[in-house]
Amino acid sequence: FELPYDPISLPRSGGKIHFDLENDASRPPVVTTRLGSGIPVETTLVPDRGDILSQKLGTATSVPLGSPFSFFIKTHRQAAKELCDFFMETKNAEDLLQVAARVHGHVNETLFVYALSFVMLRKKELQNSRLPSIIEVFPGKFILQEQLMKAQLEVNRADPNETTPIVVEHGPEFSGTHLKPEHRLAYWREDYGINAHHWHWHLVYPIDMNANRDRKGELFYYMHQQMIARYDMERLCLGLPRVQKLENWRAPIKDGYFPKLTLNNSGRVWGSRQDDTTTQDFQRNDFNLDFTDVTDLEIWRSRIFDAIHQGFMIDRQGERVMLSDDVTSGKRGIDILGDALEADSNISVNFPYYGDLHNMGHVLIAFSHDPDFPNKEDMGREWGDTSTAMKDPRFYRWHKFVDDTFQEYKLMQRPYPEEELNLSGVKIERAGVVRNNEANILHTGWNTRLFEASRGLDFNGRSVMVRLTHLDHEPFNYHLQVSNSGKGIKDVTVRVFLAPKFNARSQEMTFMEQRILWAEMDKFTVSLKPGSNHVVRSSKDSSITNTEELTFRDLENSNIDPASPAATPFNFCGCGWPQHMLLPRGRPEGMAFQLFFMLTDYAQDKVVQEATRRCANGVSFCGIQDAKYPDTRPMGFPFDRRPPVNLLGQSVNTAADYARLDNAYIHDISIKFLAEKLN
Ligand code: CUO
Repeated sequence: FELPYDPISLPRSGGKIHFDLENDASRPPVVTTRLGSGIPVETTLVPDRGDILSQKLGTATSVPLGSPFSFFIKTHRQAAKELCDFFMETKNAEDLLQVAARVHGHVNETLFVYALSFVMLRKKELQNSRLPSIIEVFPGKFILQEQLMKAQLEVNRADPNETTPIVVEHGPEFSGTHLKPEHRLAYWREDYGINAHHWHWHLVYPIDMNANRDRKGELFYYMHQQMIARYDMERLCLGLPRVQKLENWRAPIKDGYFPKLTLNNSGRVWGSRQDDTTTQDFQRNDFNLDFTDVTDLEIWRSRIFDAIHQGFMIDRQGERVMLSDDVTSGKRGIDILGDALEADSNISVNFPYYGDLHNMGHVLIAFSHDPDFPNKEDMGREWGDTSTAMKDPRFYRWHKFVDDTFQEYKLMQRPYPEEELNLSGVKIERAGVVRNNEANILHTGWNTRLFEASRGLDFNGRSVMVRLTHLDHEPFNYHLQVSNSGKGIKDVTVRVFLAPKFNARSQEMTFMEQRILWAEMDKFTVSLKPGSNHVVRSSKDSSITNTEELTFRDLENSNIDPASPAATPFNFCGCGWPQHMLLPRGRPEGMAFQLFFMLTDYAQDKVVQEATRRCANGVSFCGIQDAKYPDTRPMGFPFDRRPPVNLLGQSVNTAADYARLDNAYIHDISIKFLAEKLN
């Protein structure tokens, strides 16, 4: 994973080894590398099995070295599949290391890291290894070219014997200035944790890879819906209107984007996009991809909307596939729709008919600055690559359209009736949050984090660190006072959501206006004893977040031996919302938010399966590796559907009307942005 653009090197010793894959005799006997764990591995390359590369790599070599790799491009997905299949054939970790070392330098660098990460997540014997932070593997995808150049110049000027690391700053202005309103959100869009989560999510839920992930289509909908909800919350904090869906694909789009990022330190840059660029037909021949017109997208959209409104899709045999979230067996409608819209050509009920709408939307926009290649410009960085897509304001406008399509479907579903929302015998008497002995006022502010850029890019062997500024908050606890009037223990699922109380016009929101703003904060199970129960839960245990403390980098610097049992419980796979972005920023004077709590019957929610701990961080957004999604309810319950007309004999106009149920509770809090560095 280190220095992906360079020939395989001997870390720390400085020497370089070049593999000549066509000429076995030139291969050196020993390679020292590290496999995500931070532990140097020594191995002797066994004599070649003749063969491997040219035939076995298949189309994996079709993506040129040093060029962008994009999972949204079908031919790139094919290349990834072939490389992953090839890596998966290896017998064990040692064998994988051997094969990977030979492949390195012969396939596109991002593709290589993608495939190696993919295989490490799937091979049982590698489950205790740790994927390195994507920012340290590819610093060029996160840090402005100018800053990397500055570091390089400093290295060139410095005394060669100097060893103290060079530190470059990134943020808080990021890639633009605050002259444009959209740039005020750059700290959020360009956050390293959010972008790393998105990269890992697509790694865990790949399309066209036959990965066989439970409820993949539904989670594609839910995870992206939640990202849009959180983006909207952040916009409201800054006094910006909610994001508008990108619906008219023939009109110029206001916001341009200038990423200022390089592909590697060779200086090759990513495409940028002027304000008011219009999406155009994709007619490039450099990707071996069928030309796709804006009209194609429009036809696919129209067919998908037909399916939503008719309640069924048509499969390739011309048979109806019903779309409903009320199913007792088989897939929910949202799952079928998600697979067809994203689209996964292996799972879509009818790929030729419903097309490749979401992926090709990414592609058409990524190439809108050079759609037919006369200028030989690379793709727009932000769009092509899942590790950086979320930096571009247009990402949210596209995904708002995608989400709106899913919401169109969700609004066709019957509302949950009272008996599905209710849980008799338990009552939330009180609920709220406490931070530092203070109730119901949460604090956000700035924090910084160091990354070692010189792990991914070579600065003549000198250590270069990047100090990133990011939003953060002071940790807090949820407190719930719950009574159980039953005679025995009652296991319940506690669902916690957060949403702003007022809309952009400072009015209290209706149920429907607030419905898609509710951001999941946590979901956990508790056993309620008969009588009164006091439940305390830390914000650090959130069901959506990843554990950030022990990235491989920190582990190495800490005193924990990476091979010790103390390190293994933190086996995670990179997916999960960053803990530091759990809360929206709020405002300096405090901003009104609402917490919504609901208890549901764990006996009905639970999924019976063998206990598994593989990649079990951020479960609500990421599921569990090799296991079923651990909640039987539709994702987003209870806000994924419109409300019933009446609840407990009264009409439902706001979320507070749900809180009339004993098992639900709504509570006002304030989030205060301190605009300073937190301790
Ligand atoms: Cu994650 Cu479009 O699916 O970026």
